Amino acid sequence: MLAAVLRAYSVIKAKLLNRPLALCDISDVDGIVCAALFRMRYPRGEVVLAAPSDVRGGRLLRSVEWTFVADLPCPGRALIRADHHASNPPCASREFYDPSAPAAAVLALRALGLEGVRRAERLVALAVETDTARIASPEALALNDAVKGSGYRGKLRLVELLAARPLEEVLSDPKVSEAIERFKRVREATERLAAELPPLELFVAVFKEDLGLSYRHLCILMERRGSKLTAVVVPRGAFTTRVYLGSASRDLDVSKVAVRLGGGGHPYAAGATLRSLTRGRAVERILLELKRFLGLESLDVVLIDRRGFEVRRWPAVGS
Ligand SMILES: [Mn+2]
Repeated sequence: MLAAVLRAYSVIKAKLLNRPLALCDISDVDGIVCAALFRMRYPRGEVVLAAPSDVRGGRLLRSVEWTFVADLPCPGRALIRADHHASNPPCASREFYDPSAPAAAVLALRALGLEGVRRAERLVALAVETDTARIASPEALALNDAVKGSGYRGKLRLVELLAARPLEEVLSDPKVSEAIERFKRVREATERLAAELPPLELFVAVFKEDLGLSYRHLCILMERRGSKLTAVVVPRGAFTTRVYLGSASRDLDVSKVAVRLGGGGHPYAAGATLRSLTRGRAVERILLELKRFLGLESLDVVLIDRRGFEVRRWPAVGS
């Protein structure tokens, strides 16, 4: 709710003051780096951060003209767009669109004419590390944790800092360090749970309640433990259900499942947000699409709540 107000404020401010306006993905380092590159190029520019589902459903976001859109589906009118999601069709006057690019930031660097700018290129390298789930450097891990541990305002502040200051200074900023610590605790709790769960070849998990974990990280961890496909279903608010999809196999393009559920993403990492009157209906739809995609009669589903987990066959035998 607060984020929606802050978004509207930024849009109105940019329009009144006639400033360049950018819309970038809120959910990860790639989107935040794209936003920071925009601010390097346009120091007076306004940044709006949003998730793909906000763009698909947001009337405000669809009603304005954007100078720059990054790592997101088309909101309607855009001058420049940098994106690498095969599930997002091109739309802007100037598209920097390449589904084979490892991160949208690689394309944003070109789109904004920042090639050769050292500080910009360094941020892009971190976006590539995080977006391909191959985090190797401590800086990439710290920036990832800083993004995931920050709320809307914290993320805007991070964009600001990344655009203006050297990375070392940004990562040692007291508020940024706090965000890093906050997400580190979430990441560690997720790692403890992942170590207990059965590494099924097709890992399908349904959370009965949101345990405040990093569900994308859970997908990655289960894939590291041997799962070929991961699907993690989590309740979000009263009528909303989120599914995170991951694939460790070239033959399983999970973005196909995500698109059928009204979402999108990459062949190896995708997701969708479903709205429905009852939670059961959303979960059923997700499991049905997965079953169809895999060509199976039934699925083994790991049901998880704060007390523990159990594995159940779906649909239940005999039903
Ligand atoms: Mn990306």
